[in-house]
Amino acid sequence: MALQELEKPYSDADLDQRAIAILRENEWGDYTLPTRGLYPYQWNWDSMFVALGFSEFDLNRAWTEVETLFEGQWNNGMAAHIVFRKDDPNYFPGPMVWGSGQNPPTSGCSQPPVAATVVRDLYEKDPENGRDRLKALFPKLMAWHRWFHTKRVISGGAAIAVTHPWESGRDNSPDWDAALENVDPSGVTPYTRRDTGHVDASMRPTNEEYDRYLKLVEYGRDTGWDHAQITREGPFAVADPGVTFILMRADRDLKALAKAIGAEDSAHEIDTWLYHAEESADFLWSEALGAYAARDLRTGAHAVGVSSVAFLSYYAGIAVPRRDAKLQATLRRILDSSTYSIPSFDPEHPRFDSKRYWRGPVWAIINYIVARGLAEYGFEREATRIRMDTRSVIRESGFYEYFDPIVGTGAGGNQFAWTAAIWLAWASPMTD
Ligand code: 9WN
Repeated sequence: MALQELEKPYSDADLDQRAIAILRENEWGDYTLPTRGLYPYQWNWDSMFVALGFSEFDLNRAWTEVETLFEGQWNNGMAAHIVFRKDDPNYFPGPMVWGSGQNPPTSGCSQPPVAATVVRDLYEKDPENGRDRLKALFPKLMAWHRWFHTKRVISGGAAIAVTHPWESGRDNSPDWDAALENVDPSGVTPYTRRDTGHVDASMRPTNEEYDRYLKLVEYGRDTGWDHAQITREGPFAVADPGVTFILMRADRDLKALAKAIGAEDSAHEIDTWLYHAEESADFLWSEALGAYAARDLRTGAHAVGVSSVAFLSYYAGIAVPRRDAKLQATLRRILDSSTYSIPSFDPEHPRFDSKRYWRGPVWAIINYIVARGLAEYGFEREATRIRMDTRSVIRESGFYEYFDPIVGTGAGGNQFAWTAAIWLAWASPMTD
């Protein structure tokens, strides 16, 4: 039975059952759609969180989800942010606009690299049966991480750049506002948005933002998707605490996997990446904000406010005693300024918008990774608060793409795969 037909708040048993059904309903053969209609292809980090969800009841299917994502890996190592495989008029921009020249067709940028962390989780659930699959995936994960560490850093820098807001997975975050304003949208090829046909426009990025998103795609395509050039000279390059910290964590997990399969040379190569970890955290730290924050690589300027990914430093394995008290105070202030944590952007900042996508709403996947890091460093109270808030908002509203942090209503797409996955893997009382 659809959740909508049941009385609120939904019961945990109904939610457990519906979450499994949502993953099954969104399956498209060997990969899973984020949700039908709005997102009709395979998305990179969506699939990895979905794999985590599947691993609660079908570990074999979880591995398959990861394997299909890497069918879209480029020869230069990049695992693309979307793998298209077909052309669906419901989504714009599709494979023709990206013009990746890949088979299967993909987009031309990447997305936050949660894969190695998820693969470690899958492997540790059943090392004996996972060993061969890990061995096959391992060189692909290495190649992708190497791509980030070579193609998405500006010489000498250690923080990872995103060259398109879509690469961050946090499309319209205020973190990109200033850098995006410097992208000249004139001459962009006329197009029709499809997203606002599925979801209310007030919950999505604006047309001005979309013009610039498209202009950046056209720029990348015109370079023949030369990723080093795009990072070095392109119209948009911002060091992202989200991707930087997620990659740092994934590097550590990849190193553990290297050791598990006896790949000593790879473990040494990963050490050379991790050697710069604290330096990148230093680069992102803003004393004025009391948090880690995005930094425009063209101007050096920090973002104007605090995003939820600021608190991923613990997940990344970074704790700097001289900053901790300040970062914790910022976290507590932000947790106290909303009913449901964690708002994707500071509710006390003028750019906060409780309904508009990455400018305020709560995202279950971010809650999960932030809380995981906090718990690992002993910040149990904060980690539990975030987990219980995730549980409550799903009980109140179901499996939406994201949620209003003040009133808890669901927004964006519904029957959303990664929200169902996070429920199964972490938020449901079944996981207590
Ligand atoms: C562009 C699929 C994706 C997520 C992103 C989220 C949104 C796409 C869009 O949906 O982005 O990649 O068209 O809005 O921002 O994090 O992976 O769920």
